[in-house]
Amino acid sequence: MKNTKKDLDDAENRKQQDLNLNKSDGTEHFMTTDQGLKINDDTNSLKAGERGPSLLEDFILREKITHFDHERIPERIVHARGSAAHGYFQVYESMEKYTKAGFLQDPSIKTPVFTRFSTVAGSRGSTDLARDIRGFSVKFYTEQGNYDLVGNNVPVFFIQDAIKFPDLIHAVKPEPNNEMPQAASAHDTFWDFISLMPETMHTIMWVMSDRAIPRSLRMMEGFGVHTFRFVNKENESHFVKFHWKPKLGTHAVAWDEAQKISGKNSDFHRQDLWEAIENGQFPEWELGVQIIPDADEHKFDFDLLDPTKLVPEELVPVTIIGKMVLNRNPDNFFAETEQVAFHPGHIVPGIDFTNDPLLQGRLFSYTDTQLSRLGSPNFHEIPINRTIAPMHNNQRDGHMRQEINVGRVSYHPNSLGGGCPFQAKIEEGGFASFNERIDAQKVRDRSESFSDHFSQATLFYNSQTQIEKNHIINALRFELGKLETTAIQTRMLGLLSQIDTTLTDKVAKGLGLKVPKSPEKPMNHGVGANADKQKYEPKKVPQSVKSSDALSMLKSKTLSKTIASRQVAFLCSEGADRASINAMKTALEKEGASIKIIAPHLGSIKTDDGSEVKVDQSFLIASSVLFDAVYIPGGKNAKFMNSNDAVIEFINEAYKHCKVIGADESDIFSNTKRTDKLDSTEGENGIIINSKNPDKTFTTSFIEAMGKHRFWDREEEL
Ligand code: HDE
Repeated sequence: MKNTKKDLDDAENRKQQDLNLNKSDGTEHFMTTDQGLKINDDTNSLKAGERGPSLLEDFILREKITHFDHERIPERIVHARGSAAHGYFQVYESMEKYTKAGFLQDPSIKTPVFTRFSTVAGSRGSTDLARDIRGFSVKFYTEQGNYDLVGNNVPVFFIQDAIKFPDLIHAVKPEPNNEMPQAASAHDTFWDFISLMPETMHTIMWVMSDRAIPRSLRMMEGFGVHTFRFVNKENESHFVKFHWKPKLGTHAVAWDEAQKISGKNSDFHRQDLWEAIENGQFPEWELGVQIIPDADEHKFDFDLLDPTKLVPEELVPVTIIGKMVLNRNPDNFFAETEQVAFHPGHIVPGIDFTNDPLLQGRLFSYTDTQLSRLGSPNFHEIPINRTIAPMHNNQRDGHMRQEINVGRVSYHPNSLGGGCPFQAKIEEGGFASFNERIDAQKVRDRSESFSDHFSQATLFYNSQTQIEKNHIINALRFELGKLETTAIQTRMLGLLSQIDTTLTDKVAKGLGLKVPKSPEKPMNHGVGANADKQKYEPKKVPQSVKSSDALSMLKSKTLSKTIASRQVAFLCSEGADRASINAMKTALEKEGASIKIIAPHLGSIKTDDGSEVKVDQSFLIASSVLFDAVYIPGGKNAKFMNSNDAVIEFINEAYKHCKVIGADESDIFSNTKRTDKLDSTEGENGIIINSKNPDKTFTTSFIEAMGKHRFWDREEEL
């Protein structure tokens, strides 16, 4: 039999080979019970007479219904909504100078990975387009065991100590009395908590920015958040921060658009990831590291152990060390995406933790949560979680144990089993924690070096373009505007005034409130009852970096110009210009974009030269918010296009969301709003008219405009 591409992938991917052992395919097989008995009738239960009661004896019915009754498991307590894919990671050059991690040594080796993206607050069936942080978890199936990099698409976190995590999550989840709102932070309990915890302010700035509404899971950065350690063969340690940089650039949608996508297609991100992989447009990220010598630990204006701080790239540049390619969709959502169990404590020799108190708490939580979610300490045996490294120990038994451990010995030391399994020396790959010196008193306390809650929030805000600042202001107006309690809104204005006064004034204006003259001191309410309040008062430390381009999506280098895999709607009706359709289609597909023909009805339409064009979606199904750009070919369809409500709405929305609009003729816009903006012949506002461009450059101008992604200048000044 000829190998398919998937078979070839599997042949070189050890994890795929491993998963193949558990795959089951009913094609050309009889239907059986779980016990292997061939089933003769799967349609009728066993009854006492045709119209009589069902019989308890019907073991086929009982087995089927019982299994169905128990199909559900608890969803993740956070990050319940997720989508995942398989792929591989490859390092560009050996990192042996810094780390002995096996998968970071040899550029010829592809390490299998399984990567899951998620929203945080919503439940499993919630919308992909919630304003939220996105989880970015990568499981590397290395030859030394599984390594999990369980990060987010934002480089900082709300809180500094794991002990506040249950409070944060209780506050953001739907309110407990009425379970509202779903997958949204715009409600009183979230902002009540936030307004009493100044340490959240830096992350709040990120979450109010467009980072929280990505265009695609393939177009977001990822961050390890905590400072970790690299440890080399000589046992030298360097601090390290992890970054994932997407090849397609970091892009967002507009907030109005996000809300509409949630209604039109709440699986928007999931579908986008799935289709890109099915179409062979494999998403790719580069792994970057910021490496800091141990000796420099105290050289910064913040504490490296504080997860509410990032290391500006101006102080420590990001070195790109490898790439991750996702090239295979899961076969089964439940078996893989749902059952995968990530844990920041799954590490390999060469990588180690720091004393970041948030990370330390996570090291406990992730195994603990799997015990209730997956139901047994044997969750490591589930195929997607199983390591490809040899695995032997004296752990035994428990619910659903798969492994059949042979022999009488399940303890160490032993003589009856020849001392096996052996402990490994460090030279043999045995893991030893980095021997950091700790000399301290036991305290329930926090370091004063964690007290600057505002400087990096200001750094983030100051690093944004005016457009991005406007989006943050509007996001705050939206979120705080939904609150029922004015005192919380006012308290938030007090905290925002510590970040930037113009920001605060504009948010206050939107809320119809006055900025408090002498705001309540930004006291950290989340401190112990006996705490020295003075010590916990937020402090501002002068910062050496005042603005950082890497923090802005529009300024940073990650704003890629490629249009590969972008979606373009061709609005057509009977009589559309066939030659134009073909020219634009060919040009866009050459750049890797996808096009969809949208018309009044499904089937096909007749174009101006009498030929038929297949319709992909009707106006009933399609919507501007599901596309990146829109093109309206000329021909004999102008009358319909000018007067059809669906077309007018499509163009108006594309305009509102700052997308590229291209048309052969400008009279197509005679009934759309804002026609005044259509004067441009150069396309500088993203509206490109063929008849006003020399023919040759029309498709080029359209593609170049799409490469700019959005024309935010169209938005109104705040
Ligand atoms: Fe998590 N987090 N987390 N988290 N987290 C979970 O583990 C937790 C934190 C992150 O795709 C849970 O298996 C605590 C930071 C991701 O399956 C749970 C604290 C970061 C995912 C848990 C944090 C993350 C989780 C829920 C504060 C970014 C999804 C289900 C100390 C660096 C993983 C599960 C996936 C999931 C606990 C904070 C990222 C309950 C206690 C900071 C991407 O164990």
